[in-house]
Formats: sequence, C-alpha cells, structure tokens
Amino acid sequence: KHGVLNRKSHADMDGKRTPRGRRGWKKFYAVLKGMILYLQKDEYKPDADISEVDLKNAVRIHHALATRAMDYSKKANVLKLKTSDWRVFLLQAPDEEEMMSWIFRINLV
Ligand code: I3P
Repeated sequence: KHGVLNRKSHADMDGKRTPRGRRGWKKFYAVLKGMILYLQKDEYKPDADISEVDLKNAVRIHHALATRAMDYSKKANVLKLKTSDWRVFLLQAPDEEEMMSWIFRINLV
C-alpha cells in the first residue's frame, strides 16, 4: 500500500514527548512494504534505491498499533501510530477511507 501521509512526531524512542522544534507536520509519500513503513520524500519508484534520509524516516511497524487519533482534533483523518519502541506518530491521510485503510493494513502486520 502507498499514498501521501502527513506526519507529526509526538513521542520519541524513550516514550518521552518529542521536543518543540521537532513537532511540526511534514508531508511524505508513504510506502508499506513487509513490516516497514517507508516515509519517503518523493513518490514511490519501484526500481529506485532508497535514499539515506528515507531510510532514517522508515518506521518498523512490527508490534505497532494504529488507532484513530481520538484525542487530536486539530486536523481530520488523523491516525495514531504507536511503535514497539514507544515512539508515537500522528499520521494524517487525505480522507477518511484512506485513514481507515492505513489503520487496517498497519494492524495486519
Ligand atoms: C510545532 C508545530 C506543530 C504543532 C506543535 C508545535 O512547532 O507548530 O504544527 O502541532 O504543537 O510544537 P515546531 O515545528 O517548532 O516543533 P499542531 O499542528 O498539532 O498544533 P504541540 O507542541 O502542541 O504539539
């Protein structure tokens, strides 16, 4: 599965709140492949190598949990992704259907 997602980092690896200055929204082209959610700068190209930066932004979603972000109301179609290493991301999909689809696919892994 792939598509455009806006990402906001809410908590870091230690579970602590992401500090100010790093809490902004950023647009990515997301690609879910195996147990990894790649958050790429540019559109998915099947044959292109993954860049260093894109690798850094990749999120391991094994034992991660995706839910609708019930406690976040500033934007619509936002899901909350909690990873096994205690990071928390907010991910905004273009619409409700896409958000539900991402939640379903992430939780299947
Ligand atoms: C953050 C940025 C985010 C905002 C966040 C700010 O600043 O303005 O858009 O989240 O508020 O801290 P920075 O880019 O300097 O990290 P919202 O869009 O959700 O308001 P927050 O600290 O309340 O999460």
